[in-house]
Amino acid sequence: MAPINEYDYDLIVIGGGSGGLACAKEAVANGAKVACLDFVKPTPLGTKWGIGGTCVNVGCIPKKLMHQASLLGESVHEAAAYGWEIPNKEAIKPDWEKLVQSVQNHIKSVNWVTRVDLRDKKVEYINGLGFFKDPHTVVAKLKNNTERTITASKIVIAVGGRPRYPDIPGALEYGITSDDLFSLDRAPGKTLVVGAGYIGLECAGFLKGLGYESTVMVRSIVLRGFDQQMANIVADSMVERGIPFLHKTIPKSVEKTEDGRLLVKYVNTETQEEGSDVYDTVLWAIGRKGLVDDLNLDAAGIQVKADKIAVNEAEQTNVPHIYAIGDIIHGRPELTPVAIHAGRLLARRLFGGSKQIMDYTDVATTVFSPLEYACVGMAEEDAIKKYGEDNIEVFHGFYKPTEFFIPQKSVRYCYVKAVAERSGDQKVLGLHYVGPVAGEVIQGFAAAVKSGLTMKILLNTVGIHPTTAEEFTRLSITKRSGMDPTPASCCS
Ligand code: FAD
Ligand code: NA7
Repeated sequence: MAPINEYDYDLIVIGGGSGGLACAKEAVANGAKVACLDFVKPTPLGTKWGIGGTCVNVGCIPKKLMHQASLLGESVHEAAAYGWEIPNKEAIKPDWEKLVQSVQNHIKSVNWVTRVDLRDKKVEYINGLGFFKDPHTVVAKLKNNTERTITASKIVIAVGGRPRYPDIPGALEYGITSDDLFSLDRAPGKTLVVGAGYIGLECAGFLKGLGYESTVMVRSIVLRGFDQQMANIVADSMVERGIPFLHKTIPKSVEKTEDGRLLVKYVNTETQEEGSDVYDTVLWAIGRKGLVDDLNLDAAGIQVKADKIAVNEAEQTNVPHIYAIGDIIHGRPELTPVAIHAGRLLARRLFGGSKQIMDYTDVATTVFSPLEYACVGMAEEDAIKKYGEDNIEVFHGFYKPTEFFIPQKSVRYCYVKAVAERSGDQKVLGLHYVGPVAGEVIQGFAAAVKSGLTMKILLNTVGIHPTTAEEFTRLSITKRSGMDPTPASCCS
């Protein structure tokens, strides 16, 4: 298909991450001529990476690999209880440099496959920082300080975000973020993780599992936006594993000590009590900022909302031929599959005649904390707010994973909860699970919830024994009943 009218391309995608790449490839598959720009600015520490965006390079993938490394350390010790003869168990320790090398090798291979895939699929990849010159013209600032100007009929902004730094002395000089952690050239040592969102909890969790002392500093609540009962269970399970939480605390400054470590001064915002401690690494996990600043959005007349881009239900900005997808859009979940799905659907609407819009409801997600948490649908407090306490039934139960018995792992925080309507067949509004392989457990249930799952159907589903996922089919106790939700038996 020839480019529409006088433009160089049918579509320019700014940002070659999860959403941008999916959109670009799908647009080509639907006959469009497409250019995709991607550029990574180095972190204050100088870390940079290749094509593919946050997920592949500094997000989901390295995070999951380090989480796995941490779980394997646990498994080695458990294996001994199962009869594996492990000589000198106490000497088992991680090799950070080797772990980083393995993780980075995998990332490089994904970067390579991504480049080849773009070439095969005939997406023109431009390694340049894009900004608007006018509503149909994008300039790419290339590595060698030259510029390339291109035009398109339609433009998709998929630039994602980057970690924020707090505005305190020493933050930029001495702190790192998730952008640096997965390629850090030295073992992190004793680490302070500032921020109790899911990135903070995940990083603190795998660092501790790898043998590095980690502490979580919490400004207000843990896992804002998630079901708070579940959030507190996750936090408690981390404390049980030896990860302290400094509650209601904010950092004041970071200084370098004479021996090259980091002195962090902080204050409790309730008591005003000041404190300090010395760490080897300070990790800021205080949220992410949308990358709107470099785009020169004014030249295209695009409106910004709290450093994100506001779009309608069709991901269209206030400028009708310009769209935005993924982490850069305001008020949507910041998740890779969300960006990919929205990108593909948008490309099909723009070039394939489709009318299907993205459904952002009931998106399942997992917090890869040491004991994982996954959920789909509503938090209990949100359901109560929307429907009223009298109209909601909450089914819950603690459970004991079979495989935890022999190594005598704590089952204290293994817990499932279903939030449902109270009347009729009791439509399920939210499912919550804390335990092993949480994402694997919830993914299938997410399809069921999207299909209108009711408690009647769930409780009439025969479980797979012995699994932890089957606990959802055994949920007989409601919170309203006041009955004890701890399990009495395993197999009857
Ligand atoms: P990105 O993937 O961020 O891609 C945007 C790209 O555009 C980047 O390469 C950027 O450098 C580039 N760019 C920016 N500005 C310009 C410009 N002006 N010109 C050219 N290029 C530009 N999600 C999950 O679903 N599961 C997880 O387990 C998970 N774990 C995560 C763990 C961490 C530590 C982090 C940080 C994120 C995690 N996420 C996870 C979130 C996930 O990574 C993002 O939701 C996803 O990457 C968003 O995709 P995107 O396409 O919107 O943006
Ligand atoms: P989140 O989920 O936005 O969490 C940020 C956390 O950092 C949260 O606990 C905040 O506390 C805390 N925070 C924010 N600002 C500060 C300052 N200045 N000082 C101390 N603590 C602070 O961000 P994440 O990085 O975990 O994840 C962002 C998204 O990326 C997430 O949705 C993933 O999908 C990928 P608060 O609750 O605001 O008091």
